Amino acid sequence: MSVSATTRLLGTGRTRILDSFKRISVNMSSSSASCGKRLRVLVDMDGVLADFEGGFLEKYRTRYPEEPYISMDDRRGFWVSAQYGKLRSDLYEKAISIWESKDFFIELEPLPGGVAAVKEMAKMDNTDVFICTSPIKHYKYCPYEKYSWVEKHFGYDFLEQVILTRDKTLVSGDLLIDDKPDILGVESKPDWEHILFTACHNKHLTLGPSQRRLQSWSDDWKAILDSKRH
Ligand code: DGP
Ligand code: MG
Repeated sequence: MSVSATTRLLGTGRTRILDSFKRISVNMSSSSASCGKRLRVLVDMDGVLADFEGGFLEKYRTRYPEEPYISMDDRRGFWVSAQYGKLRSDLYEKAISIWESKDFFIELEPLPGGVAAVKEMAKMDNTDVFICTSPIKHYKYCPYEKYSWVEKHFGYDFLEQVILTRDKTLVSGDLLIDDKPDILGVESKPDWEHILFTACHNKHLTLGPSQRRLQSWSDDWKAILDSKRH
């Protein structure tokens, strides 16, 4: 066999060995996840890490000082615009105009203890943490500013942990900590257990017997994680 033919053959072999190695690595990582050793926690952003409701109210009152508003105490229901629309129909659009504006998402204040808790969680043994957040459909600023917010509060490397999706039922995990009471999507039986993070709009809701809440980041989030470890 000629030298060049041997080199070609070795080249092909090398590629095959590398491919097999990659396949083995992928299989190893997926099998270690499926045998339940690592805990995967999905943490929502708006209303859990970032103060969407506080940021909204402040900017709404600044932009529309003459208009009626809904205090945090009186907030009911997840959709802010729906409640404003019930107050007066034209307030529906005015509410939406606030979070569709430039700098709305990047300027949201962190909710107390959230950033520190997620950083601590991310350092725990056998624990993977992802920020799982639904961008609004008016995409001009929101997705960019969500990434920017994570970089600002968690650092550049944490961008690796960001999942932007309009359908959280498609994402697999053990836990989803989220302030939205009903998290629906194409998957009728998501993998995760939904832990309802208490927010002004959901604090009056009575949960079913199997549902759990996290009242705030001062609440015992470590116990909730431990309850899911095998
Ligand atoms: P998440 O926290 O990932 O469930 O994201 C929900 C997003 O929806 C968040 O950016 C807040 C936003 N939101 C709250 N109220 C309304 C509303 O009435 N209309 C729309 N379009 N978005 C809203
Ligand atoms: Mg939320």
